[in-house]
Amino acid sequence: MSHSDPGSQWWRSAVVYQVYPRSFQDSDGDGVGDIPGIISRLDYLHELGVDVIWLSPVYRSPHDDNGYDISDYEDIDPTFGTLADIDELIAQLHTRGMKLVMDLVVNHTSDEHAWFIDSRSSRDSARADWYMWHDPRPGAVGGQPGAEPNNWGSFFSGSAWQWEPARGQYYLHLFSRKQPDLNWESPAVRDAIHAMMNRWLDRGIDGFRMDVINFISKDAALPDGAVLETGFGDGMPFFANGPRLQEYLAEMKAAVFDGRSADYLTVGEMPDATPELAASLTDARTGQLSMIFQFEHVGLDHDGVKWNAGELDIRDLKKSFGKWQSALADHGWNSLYWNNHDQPRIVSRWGNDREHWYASATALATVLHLHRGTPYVYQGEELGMTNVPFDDISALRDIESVNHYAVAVDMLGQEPAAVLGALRAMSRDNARTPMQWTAEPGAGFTAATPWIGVNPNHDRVNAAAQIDDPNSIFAHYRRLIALRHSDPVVVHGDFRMLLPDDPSVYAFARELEGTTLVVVANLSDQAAPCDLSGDDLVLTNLPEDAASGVLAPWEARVYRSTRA
Ligand code: ISL
Repeated sequence: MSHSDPGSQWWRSAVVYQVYPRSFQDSDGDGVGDIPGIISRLDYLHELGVDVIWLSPVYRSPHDDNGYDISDYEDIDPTFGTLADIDELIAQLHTRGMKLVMDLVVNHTSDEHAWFIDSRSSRDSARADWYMWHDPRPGAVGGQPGAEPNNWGSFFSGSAWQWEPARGQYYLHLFSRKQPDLNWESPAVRDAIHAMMNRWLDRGIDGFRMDVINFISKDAALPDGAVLETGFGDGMPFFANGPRLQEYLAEMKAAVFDGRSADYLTVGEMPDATPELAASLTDARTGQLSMIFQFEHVGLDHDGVKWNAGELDIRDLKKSFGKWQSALADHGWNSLYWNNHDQPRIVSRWGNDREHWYASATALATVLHLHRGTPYVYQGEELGMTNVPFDDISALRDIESVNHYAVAVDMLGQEPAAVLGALRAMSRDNARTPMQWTAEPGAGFTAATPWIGVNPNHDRVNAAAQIDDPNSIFAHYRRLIALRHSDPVVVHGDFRMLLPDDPSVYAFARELEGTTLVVVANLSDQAAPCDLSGDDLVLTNLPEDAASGVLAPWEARVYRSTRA
């Protein structure tokens, strides 16, 4: 089947569930989740109705960035299990009619990868040009502050350059010092990556989520960036969406996917991607990927610095999503997400996890899932898992959070309580605490001490309390997923935004061959008037009161009408 045959594009009607393996289910009592643990929970995921698991990295890794620093792409980290466990996971998923998408982290490797160990050893090594090596600034002494090739900062604090005495050069690391960037200009690097991807597809997986894949082509001139409040330069304009990105992705498609008879899900993680780029990359006739993860909506509550997050104006959200829906309407395809392992929990961020926990979690889910695109559910989102009341920096584990705290408090002199407050709102660790299966001390995740503390609210927010309750958040996610599977208008219908200027009601229509779905949701704590309706109320999150013309706080309704 060719990529351009829409009938073969199974991922259009699928719902993807992201598993963060460290925190999903521990089976061997070491306090860290593992692959046999995931296998033991497949019936739960099947019951929820999701079609695909996207598994965050389980490859061999020193875990400087929880597995996003890979030291061997072809083996499983012993913390998580073995290659035999992965084969078993694939088989068990396929038996249930489900699929597996693996994380592909190829903008960088770990500094403990054999490729980098060779590359750093000398300028004459076999892989000398596999990474981004550069001389010090002209006239500067290598290793001295200010001698770095340019002023770019790392996403995880400090300079993006690390001095390597063995070569008398710096290497680029956009993320941690232990995550050196690969040099995609080298054809040998690209060949090695394609070969590795082919081996994983031959093993039976169903696609890849591609980590920061729009960073792989850098501006060779390495210009300094505008200086940020950290004192370092912003390199984003020079490495995001770079000059050879689309060429590299086209080459990858030809080398890995084109010769195969199945269709695969490929989703590129792309901070700062534009709708125009996404439309081109995901064009069903000529594109290189199934879909991308764009970041515009998750940046709407701050000014570019996530630690300064404030309130979201719903009108901005409508404007942003509306723009992406239009830009990809003809031949493109969107991904739809609120959460992943890098984002705070949506019910705490844009819902109300205090007075309207159930209603806001389900209203936000309803809005997201009924846009045109493929929805992603991040583990625990279907239970309304919330942000975590971190009360001390020692409770956090994430390298981004820990480094940010050190820089902000020790170097910039910011108030520790204020820095901790920003971390409570935005730290990636909000998403990374153990999955809340039960009210027991380890939340049913582990019998040991977990690698990161369990959210204390697991006594109330947990799967055991929800799976058999028809009025639970879990049950609502199940209904949304079932609606997508039963009604083609959800998958294929055109999208039209309604009430763009309403400050609290999010409303839109989906239309397909005489069938119209009207979705209305009050994304606020106050009742809101709303006259929109339709013939049949097919889904709602609160007790039915369809006639009133008023939406209760966080009430969501889905109407369906059919024209004869
Ligand atoms: O979460 C972020 C910082 O606020 C983002 O910049 C994030 O680092 C970016 O979206 C890239 O994320 C991906 O690559 C990183 C890894 O740490 C993230 O977990 C991953 O999703 C490096 O591999």
